[in-house]
Amino acid sequence: MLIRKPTDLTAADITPKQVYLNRRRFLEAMGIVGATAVAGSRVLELAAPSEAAVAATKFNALLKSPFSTTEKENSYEEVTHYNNFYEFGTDKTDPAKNAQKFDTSNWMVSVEGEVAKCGKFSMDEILKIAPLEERIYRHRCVEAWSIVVPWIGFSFSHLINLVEPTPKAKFVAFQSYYDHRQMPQGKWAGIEFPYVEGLRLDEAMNPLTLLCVGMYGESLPNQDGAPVRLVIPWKYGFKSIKSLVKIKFQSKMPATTWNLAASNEYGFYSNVNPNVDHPRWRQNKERRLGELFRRNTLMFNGYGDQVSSLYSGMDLKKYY
Ligand SMILES: Nc1nc2c(c(=O)[nH]1)N[C@H]1C(S)=C(S)[C@@H](COP(=O)(O)O)O[C@H]1N2
Ligand SMILES: [Mo]
Repeated sequence: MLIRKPTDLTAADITPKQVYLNRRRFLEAMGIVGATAVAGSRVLELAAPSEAAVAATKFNALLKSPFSTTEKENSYEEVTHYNNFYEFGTDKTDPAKNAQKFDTSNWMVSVEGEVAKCGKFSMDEILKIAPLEERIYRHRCVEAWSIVVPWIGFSFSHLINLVEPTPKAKFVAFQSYYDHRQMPQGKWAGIEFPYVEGLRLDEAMNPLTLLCVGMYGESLPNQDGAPVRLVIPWKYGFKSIKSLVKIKFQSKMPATTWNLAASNEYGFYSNVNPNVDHPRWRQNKERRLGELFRRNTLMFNGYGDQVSSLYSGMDLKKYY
């Protein structure tokens, strides 16, 4: 266990009870009195540790989200066999093949930097931060394909509120797991690992930003970013960082993997924007996996009502 400063909160301090009380305080603050009962009734059928690599955890009693689209979901087969996860290879079919033995047991996520309570969270502790919801999101990749996925998770803002950012925290930096022994294909990917991403604190606080632990009623398959990832539906897919191990609150804008790889092609914000083409291809159309004809790409991937105010006054051609 990493103990950074004597005042830091460690995993041992974040007992289930404390997390529960924190959540309860949060819900009470929001005036959701009955919601604690709903949260408490959530039943997890945890796989035995020895089976964890193969058996998915089923999540029951998921809350429905007002942020879900009513568009037709892609199939589980489509969403788990057409992936970007360069640590496991650059071909869209590589992650499904190469990530099967990825060991995500004993996972820890470190929360660091400008927060009152830094520390390490186990997956059990993460699952207790807030009630789990099903969120059906459109997900739009910069390579002009899109999918509709019933993700499972909760707004990342719940974690932010729990760890209490200091006034110096203006951005959140994210880092993926990387181990070249488990991810030998990463050597040929042409990008630097560990994969890193970032959000402005207000983007991270937006309720659409999902800390995602599952999809289709179950824990995340390895190729989709097990055991915990982000899903940020108004941004290009590469912002939705997989297999998270580190979350750091900081005053400086964080480096991001695709900006480091090609700064002329990828900016920090990377909001879905049909009016700003990628230097090498257009962004005004997309192909939904499983469909023949392309559809028009929407500003902010159709989530403008919830997020456009984050960027008021900003030139989105300059800050792409
Ligand atoms: N660690 C890590 N996270 C990642 C990537 C990656 O290569 N490594 N690829 C990104 C890209 S480009 C996309 S489009 C989405 C794809 O998510 P999906 O495979 O679940 O659809 O994951 C993003 N997160
Ligand atoms: Mo992507």
